[in-house]
Amino acid sequence: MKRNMADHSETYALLMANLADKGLNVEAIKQTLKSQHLETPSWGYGDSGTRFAVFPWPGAARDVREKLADAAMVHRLTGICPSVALHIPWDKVDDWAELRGYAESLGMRIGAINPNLFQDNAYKLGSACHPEAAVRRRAVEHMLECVEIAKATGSTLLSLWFADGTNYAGQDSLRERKHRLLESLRQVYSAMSPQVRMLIEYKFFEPAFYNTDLPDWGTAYAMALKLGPRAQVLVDTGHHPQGTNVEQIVAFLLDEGKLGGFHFNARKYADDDLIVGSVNPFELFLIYNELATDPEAARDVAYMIDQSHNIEAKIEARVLSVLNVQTAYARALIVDRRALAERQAVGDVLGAHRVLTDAFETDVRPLLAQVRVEMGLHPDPISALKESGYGERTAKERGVSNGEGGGFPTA
Ligand SMILES: [Mn+2]
Repeated sequence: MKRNMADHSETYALLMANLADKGLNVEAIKQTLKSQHLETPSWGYGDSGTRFAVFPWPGAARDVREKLADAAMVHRLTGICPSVALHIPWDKVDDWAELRGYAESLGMRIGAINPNLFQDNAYKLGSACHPEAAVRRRAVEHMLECVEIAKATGSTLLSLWFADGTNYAGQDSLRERKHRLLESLRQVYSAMSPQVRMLIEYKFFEPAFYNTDLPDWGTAYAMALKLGPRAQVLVDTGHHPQGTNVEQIVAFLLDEGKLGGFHFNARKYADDDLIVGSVNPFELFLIYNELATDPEAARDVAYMIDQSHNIEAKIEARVLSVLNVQTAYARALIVDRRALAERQAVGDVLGAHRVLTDAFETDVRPLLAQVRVEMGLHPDPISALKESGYGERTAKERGVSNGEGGGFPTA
C-alpha cells in the first residue's frame, strides 16, 4: 500500500482511463473530493473509555486547546477537517472569543456545540423528560447556555443527544415524557439565532434499557417537524438495531429536507465508538451513494465523526476514520448513474446491483492520492503522521495524564 500511495501515477492513469470510458468527469469528481468537509470531535482527542475503564494514552489532549491542536494536525494531514465539535462542559472556557481566535490561528473553526445532558447527578431519571420541572429547567438552561456559546464561537450547529429513558415498565409515563421533551426543545429552539440549526440525534437504546425517549429517526423527525425548519435529524450510524437499512433512512430524510447531519462511527454489536467504515464499509458506501444522488439536497448536511478511541492511537485512528469516509465518498462519486438508471428502468435487478458493486469494488486509493497531491498534501496521511513525529512529541510534552482530560468518568 505504501508503494502504491507514494507512486500512484501509473495506477491513477489506469483508473482515470476507466472512469473516462464510463463518461465520468474525473476533474469534477476530484473537485468534489477536495471540497469535502468532515468535522472531528474534541472528545476524540482526550482520554476516553467504556463504563468499565479509561486507559490513559501518552500524549492524549488534556484540555480544549490541546484538542484543537490535535484536530488541526488531522486537518493538516487530510485537508478536509477544518472544524471541531465541542462538548459542554468538558470544553468549557471563560473566554469564548479567545478560544475562537486560537482555533482560527490554527486554521480551524468551532463546529457543532454539544451540551452534556447525562452526567449530572440530577439527570439520573432524565434531563429534558425528567419528571421534575426543576430538573427539566436545568437541562433547558444548559442548552440555552450552549445556544450562547454557539453565538460566541461562530458555530451554526446545536447538536442534541439525550440519554433520557426508563429502565422498567411503569417507571414513568411514556406520553408525559414525550410532552416534556417537546416542551423543553421548544424553549431552546425559540432562543436560537436564525443561522443556527438544531440537530436532534436518536439512539436505539443505552443508557436506558426499557425505553429511550428518542429511540429512532421517526421520533426525532416528528419532533423536528413540530419545531420548525431549523430543526433536523442527526443520523448517528451506530445508533440502530442490527440490520437496520440506514441508507434508506438517509434517503428518506434527505428527500424531506430533514437530514441535518451525521455522526459517523461503527459498531459490531452495541457500542458505537469503532472507526467508521471498519465494520461495514459497504453500508458506508451506500449511505454516500444516497448523498451523491442529490448534491443540492445534501449541501448543508453536517458530516461529523463521533468516536472515542479507547485502546488505539487517537490521531492515527482519527486519520484512518477520515480516509474511510473519503473512500466511501469517492466510490459513491464514481457510480455510473446513467447505467444505473438504465438498468433500473428495464427491471434488470442484478444489472443495477452490479453497477453499484462495480463502483464499490473499485480501488479509489490512487484517485485519493492524486487529490491529496493536488491539494499540496502527502499522498498517504498515515505515513505523513508517522514521519512527522507528532505522536512522540506530544507524548513527551504532555505525558500520561490521569485520564480526566476527556471528560469520561475515571472513578
Ligand atoms: Mn453521536
